[in-house]
Amino acid sequence: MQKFIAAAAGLAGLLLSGAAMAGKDLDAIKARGSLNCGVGIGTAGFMLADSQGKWKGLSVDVCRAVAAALFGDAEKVRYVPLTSQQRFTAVQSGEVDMVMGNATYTLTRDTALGLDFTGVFYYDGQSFLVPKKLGVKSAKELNGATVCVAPGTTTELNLADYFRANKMTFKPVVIEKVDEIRAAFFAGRCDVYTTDASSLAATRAANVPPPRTFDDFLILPEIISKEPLGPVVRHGDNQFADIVRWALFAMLEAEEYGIDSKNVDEMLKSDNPAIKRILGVTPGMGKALGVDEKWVYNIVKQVGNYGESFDRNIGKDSALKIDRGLNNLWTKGGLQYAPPIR
Ligand SMILES: N[C@@H](CCC(=O)N[C@@H](CS)C(=O)NCC(=O)O)C(=O)O
Repeated sequence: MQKFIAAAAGLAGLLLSGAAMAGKDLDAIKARGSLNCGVGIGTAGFMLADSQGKWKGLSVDVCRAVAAALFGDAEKVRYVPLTSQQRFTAVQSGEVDMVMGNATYTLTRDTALGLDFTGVFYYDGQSFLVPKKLGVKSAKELNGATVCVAPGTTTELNLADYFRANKMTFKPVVIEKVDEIRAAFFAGRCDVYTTDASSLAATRAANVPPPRTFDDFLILPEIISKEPLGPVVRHGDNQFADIVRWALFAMLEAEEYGIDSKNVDEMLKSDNPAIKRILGVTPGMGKALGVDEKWVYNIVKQVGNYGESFDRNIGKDSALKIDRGLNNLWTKGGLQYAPPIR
């Protein structure tokens, strides 16, 4: 009997500490009053600090959306630049609360690394950037090439698989910091730079050292992998993970319902029941998520919907001019599909 009581008390203790653990990260973030968001070193359109040190980009906007949901203020974020090699350790150790650093959602990262991916903010794929004067039109012509690549990435593994599958060899030039990879590539230390196509588009649009220009370089047509890029949190605090997950969904749901940063105040008067729920005019969603009922209003007002962020940072209104493609809403032939806010 005594044994049984002790076991039951032990179990209750475990359950209790489990419950307390579940909110540990969120409690710490709330107590701190700001979100520590890991980003890359600097990639135009996705995550780049301007001359005033203000971080901007599509990835940055997801950090801002989470802060808007948590604090009603998209500015309450401290950005921590991390290399591909550092980013997962930084989230594991608690140095950052989440990572928005072009991290591909894979099984091993989602499980063995003790992390959780909360969605896909950008459907990407790996490609190759070459100088036009290399005279290569297809990745199949890269046999024997020297290839610049970052360590600790899916890129490294895909590269080896692709060359092996096509019976080609390559010489890797492995460099950790993205600005140093770009410098090495532009200095001719490698023939090819391989990473996610989005990052190559950013490099080509923003980093070519003069006198050479955008037109002196080419992104080869082959996309050799799936790179679904997602927000990353530590495994173990489900409520914080939910907030990160739904902050991105809210940006997508707002776009789907035509709610944007310019019309969101008008939309508060809408009698569409879905819009009323999304914007918290009909309360309940905020309470369920553990945030203010105006969480989506704050995201859309301060950050914009997904399409606005895409167009402004990497799409038609940016230097990158990336096509919506797979990142269009499902209603427009793309893959971006948010579960309903209800
Ligand atoms: N999506 C790939 C590659 C991601 C990656 O972080 N690549 C680096 C090196 S090319 C990068 O783009 N960094 C951008 C930055 O630091 O601004 C992965 O998750 O492994």
